[in-house]
Amino acid sequence: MASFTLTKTFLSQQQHQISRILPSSNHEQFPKRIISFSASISTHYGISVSPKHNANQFLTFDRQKGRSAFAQTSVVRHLVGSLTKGEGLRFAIVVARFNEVVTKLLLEGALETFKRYSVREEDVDVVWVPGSFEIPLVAERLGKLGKYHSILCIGAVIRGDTSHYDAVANSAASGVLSAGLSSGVPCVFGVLTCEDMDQALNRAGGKAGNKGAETALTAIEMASLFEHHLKQ
Ligand code: INI
Repeated sequence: MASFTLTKTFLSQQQHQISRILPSSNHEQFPKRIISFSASISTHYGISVSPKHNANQFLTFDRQKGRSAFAQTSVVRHLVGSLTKGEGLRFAIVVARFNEVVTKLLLEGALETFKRYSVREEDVDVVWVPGSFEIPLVAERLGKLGKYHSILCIGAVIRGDTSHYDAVANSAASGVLSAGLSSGVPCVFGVLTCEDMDQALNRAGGKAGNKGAETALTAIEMASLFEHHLKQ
């Protein structure tokens, strides 16, 4: 870590960042309340903020990206879903039969991931629907049953196949979002939207990994977050 001279401009930039996060702080006193300061290269800075706030907050300010984030704290709680608490969580997977050659592979990826993360087979139900357009309605119904911690939605919309690609792809995306919002159960979007079959197969266990497996992880994390931290 290189040392750095605190300039007025720099301080006012940091003061602005801090004031967005700690609105009650007395900004006039800000420079006096810096306890330690270090800089690595010229783009990343770390500042410890006064203990008056009763939390040893560490603010990082990334000048290049223009964003700031709390990296570590002893008091503020960070609520994050766990991937190691899959046992006991129940999932439904809604799968579209359209482009089944792809969706079957996505489903396999999802089921393997559930198994690997200790989700019991008897805690997973698979529901088949004709196409991706039908997914949201079924996802919403499943969510409202109150039986599942998360609903994973799997489909493959391929542009080459039809002129109504955009309609199906957009309806599936916004519909899955609505299903989650209206049911209160996390509905995870595992619908591929691809230019052609090659691209779809690449994302269904080919060169680009398996999107079904990836979205199963998202479903576990969201289910765990809701079950362990956001239960009403
Ligand atoms: N459904 C898909 O899941 N993927 C597609 O690529 C697709 N295309 O291209 O048409 C598709 N269409 C069917 C649609 O989802 C409905 O099942 C149908 O419109 C009846 O509502």
